[in-house]
Amino acid sequence: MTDLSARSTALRCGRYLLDLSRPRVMGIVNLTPDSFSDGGKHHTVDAGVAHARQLLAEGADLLDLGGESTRPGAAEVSEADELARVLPVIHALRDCGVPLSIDTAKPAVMRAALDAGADMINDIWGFRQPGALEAVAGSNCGLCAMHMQGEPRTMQTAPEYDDVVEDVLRFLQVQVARLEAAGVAPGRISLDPGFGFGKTVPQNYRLLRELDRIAALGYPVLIGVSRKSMIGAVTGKAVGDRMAGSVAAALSAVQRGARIVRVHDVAATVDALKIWDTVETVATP
Ligand code: 9MG
Repeated sequence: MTDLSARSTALRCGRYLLDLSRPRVMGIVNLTPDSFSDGGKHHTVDAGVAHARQLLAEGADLLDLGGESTRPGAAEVSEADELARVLPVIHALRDCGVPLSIDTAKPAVMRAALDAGADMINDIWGFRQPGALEAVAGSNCGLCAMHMQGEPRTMQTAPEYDDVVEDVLRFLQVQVARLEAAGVAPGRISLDPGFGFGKTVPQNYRLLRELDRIAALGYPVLIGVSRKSMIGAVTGKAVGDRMAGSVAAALSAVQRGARIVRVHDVAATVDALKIWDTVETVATP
């Protein structure tokens, strides 16, 4: 019988085997001029690299570089523009000592990013775009397959599910089957329920409450709740004031089995996880 718990204690990410015996922090590096939470100030290459280095200094275990905004209603970006934003940053950070993940759904960007030295592909479309599976199957990169209902432009219009947890579970199982049938080793796959991607606030919180059911699939669970509207809906805070709410939601996710948390506020999340880890695992007399 397959030992499911063993499968989620590490993730093969290209050059790295990411140890997941403790939860890890993925720092978000937005390389888009219209980034929803930083007003676009990190969109130039130099600013993006400087921001990435700051997140590394704060303790990020891996970085997620994105050249196309995925916020609801965001405009699409051409392949050429996305490559122009992402490739120079991969080149500058290639030897930074942690895995570099690229947030993209475009097969050509996936291939170019992997050729340039990226270690992981984070695809909000779950590798469903034509050519995406083929772009990653033959490499050794880590993968994050995320659930999204609809597409970023319209996904928040009227999300509908029979049962949000069952539907997301079924979707993720189908993506795992597709990836493995294409030759992707199970140890390269992480799964993400896609908070905020075609989900109402109550649907997001039900998914968070029952995240252990997704973790029970046996693959590392990666989550992103940082500064999202589900945090603002409960705290009443504007995007720039959602750090405490985001950290609390990340801890709730980790408590329910998440192993990688994708965040803007790396330093605060690292501290919170140190405390969580000490409470949970460090033996005291
Ligand atoms: C790119 N991106 C924005 N939000 C995200 C989330 O929740 N998960 C993943 N994997 N990627 C995200």
